Amino acid sequence: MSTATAHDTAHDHHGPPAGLSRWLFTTNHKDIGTLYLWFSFTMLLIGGAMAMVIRAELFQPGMQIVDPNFFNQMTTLHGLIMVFGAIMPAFVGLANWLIPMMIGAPDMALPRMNNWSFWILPFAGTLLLSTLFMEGGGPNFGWTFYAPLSTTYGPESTDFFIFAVHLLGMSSIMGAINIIATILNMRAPGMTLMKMPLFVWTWLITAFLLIAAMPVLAGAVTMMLADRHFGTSFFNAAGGGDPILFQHVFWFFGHPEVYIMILPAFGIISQIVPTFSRKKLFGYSSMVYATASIAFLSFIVWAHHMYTVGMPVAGELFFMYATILISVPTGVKVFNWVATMWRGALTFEVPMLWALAFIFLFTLGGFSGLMLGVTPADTQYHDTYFVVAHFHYVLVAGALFSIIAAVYYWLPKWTGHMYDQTLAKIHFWWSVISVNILFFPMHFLGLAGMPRRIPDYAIQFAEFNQLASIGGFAFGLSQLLFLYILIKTIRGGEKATDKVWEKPEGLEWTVASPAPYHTFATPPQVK
Ligand code: CU1
Repeated sequence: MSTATAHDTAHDHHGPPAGLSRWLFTTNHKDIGTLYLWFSFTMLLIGGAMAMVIRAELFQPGMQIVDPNFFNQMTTLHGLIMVFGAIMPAFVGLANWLIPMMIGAPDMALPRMNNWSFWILPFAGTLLLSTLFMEGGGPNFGWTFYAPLSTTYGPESTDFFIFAVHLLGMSSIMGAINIIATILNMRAPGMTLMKMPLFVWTWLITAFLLIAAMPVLAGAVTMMLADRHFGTSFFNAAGGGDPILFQHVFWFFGHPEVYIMILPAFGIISQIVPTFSRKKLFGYSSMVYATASIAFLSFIVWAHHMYTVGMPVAGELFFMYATILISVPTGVKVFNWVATMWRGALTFEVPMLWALAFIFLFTLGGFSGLMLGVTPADTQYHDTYFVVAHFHYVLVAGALFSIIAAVYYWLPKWTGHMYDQTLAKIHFWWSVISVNILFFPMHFLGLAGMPRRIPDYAIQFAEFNQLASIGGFAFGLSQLLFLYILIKTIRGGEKATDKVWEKPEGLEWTVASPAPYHTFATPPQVK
């Protein structure tokens, strides 16, 4: 795939560096976007392999494949790798590819820092994974690394985990600064804020969330490091500290983090749905305000992860009401997507299929989130598989599906080739069926009382666990098909024309351009 253009090299007499140095020294936003996306896909496969170990062990009650400590390392690293290695870098990769083109900028505002923020990632990721091979094993305290499990009782490799989290945070903050600087300073004349494509808006708001949330995470791991080695007792009750403080600090980062992983997804869906509905996005400005409202609210709901620690009732009520309030702007978004499709000239090509699955399944995850937000109900299923079901619906059928939708949507533009649509449809149906076989039974397991992060379980949970494991293996396998489709598209195949998407039966375009492929412009309108 060649992404260097004549424009990029106009003032370079020697031509652009080739081979490895092209990728190591690149300051080109498209190259960096490609690097981010491949890094993310690699991490998806590694984190996915860990999920396969987890599902293999849980296929039957009793211990068959791994010992409990290794099982805990798998759940911990699966979560960390998917959050910091797969989902977040994929969105930054899409931001790199799309934001400059969407706002008419020649590149990102800070191209050298852009290179640096990417190249930190492979080192941080390798460092994190290398903890598995250290004496005493890797981190085994869950992706939320609660004290005192991670401080007093953490394995020696915890210090390398802390360093890896610091590095990942640096990368994210630099990426966010770059995105804000680009959007605020480099828009083409006439590209006012309220004309920006929704993907740009959602990323602008996400970047502010990153800048506010990541330093809090850095603070949490720094306090951990001090507790472990420098004689402090931030989280140690014996020294006058409080382990509950850790949960407050962690979730003050952690809740905005979940919106960091979903707001760019909202942006992607808001780009794709209008194109395949042949209508303008319904309620553009309400989408912008809803995104900003969600971002604001995301900072005042963190203790809904801690209803069982024994907060004052007034505190529990505050966090319950604030949490449930988020469903209002989120409902605005879902309403607007449906209203965009209403009486549109719909076609169901691959990116639209993923976007529709997103709307259905993310909303389902939103409803179970609403259930979890209700304090007295949450105490019933806190730390059960119901929680696992909930956040996998929003992060896999939500965030990951939006990323896959985006890749299918823009792949012809990136590579110049059309992907194999038959295989892509098989990939979609295979994934959407298996993801529900994988995660839907977990609701029942949780409501029946199966705790999360446990390698063994009581016999009555066996059937639903087997079902989930079968769904899990199928879902994992279908992402290998995705890899095959991607490689096939990059290496060749049908040339992408300017009419990538079908013209619906009997529909006359009412704009001059016959090409709904112009995905950065307003899509053709229905009469
Ligand atoms: Cu939360």
